Amino acid sequence: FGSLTHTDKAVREQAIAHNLECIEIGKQLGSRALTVWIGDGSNFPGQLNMTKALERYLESMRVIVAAIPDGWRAFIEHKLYEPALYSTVIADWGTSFICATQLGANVQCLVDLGHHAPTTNIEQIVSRLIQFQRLGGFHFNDSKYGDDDLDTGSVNPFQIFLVFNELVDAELRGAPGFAPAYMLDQSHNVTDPVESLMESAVALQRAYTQALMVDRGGLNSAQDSNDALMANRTLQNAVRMDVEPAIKMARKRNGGAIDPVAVFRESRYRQCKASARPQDLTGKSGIV
Ligand SMILES: [Mn+2]
Repeated sequence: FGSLTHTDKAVREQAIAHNLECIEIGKQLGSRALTVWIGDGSNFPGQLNMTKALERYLESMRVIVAAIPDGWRAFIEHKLYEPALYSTVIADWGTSFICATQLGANVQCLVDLGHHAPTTNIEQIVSRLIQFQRLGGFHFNDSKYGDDDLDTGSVNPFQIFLVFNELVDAELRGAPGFAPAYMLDQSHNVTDPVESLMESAVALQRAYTQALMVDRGGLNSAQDSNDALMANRTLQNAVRMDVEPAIKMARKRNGGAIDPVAVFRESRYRQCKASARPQDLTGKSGIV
């Protein structure tokens, strides 16, 4: 029945203590941010007083934010549903944005690509958050239906490009306070997680490079003259460009692999580690 918003103060205090412990671990690891996602909410209409639940959230978060070290940021991660199936306390970017503004200048919104309703215009949310200096960062992944946590760019690479198109636009215009944190939040159960992470990192490099290829001047004049076709064609031209050779050469120049997965497989890293680290049969999986 919840964590930071639980009706029982003792449970809320336990959840707060957990976050404070995370901050202490983060200090030892050299972290610069704390991301807070809660699954709190309700499964049935009437189960939860939605106003009181958000009041309890803000009360709990004030304690956590007060413990955030100087130079750190706190990220609020919203999610539409699951595990709560009727209402989630921090369900959308609106609630996340409101809470961030209530909690302080060092509190920002985190965008997980799988946490929105289908058909939501995620790149527009990114644009809004940048404009009002509340974009904390991303949990990149991909999805077909919901919070599927599939590899970044595996289902809808154009979505990733459109997000990076906003990021490059913000960078080039020198948007104030623009410093997003980039993270991958994926769940791999039919692939080698290390290989999936490599493919996802490459997908992000590709989307970023394609966004850099956008003819910004041409896009601006097409937008200003309401030439919808030419504006869209400017973006389409960028995604149709073959940026693979440039990305591969850039990786090679920086001492990386042209084909990371091929090199990883060739190295037999997984087989070596599997023998050095035997399977833990007591391991459990939960919500990831
Ligand atoms: Mn996430």
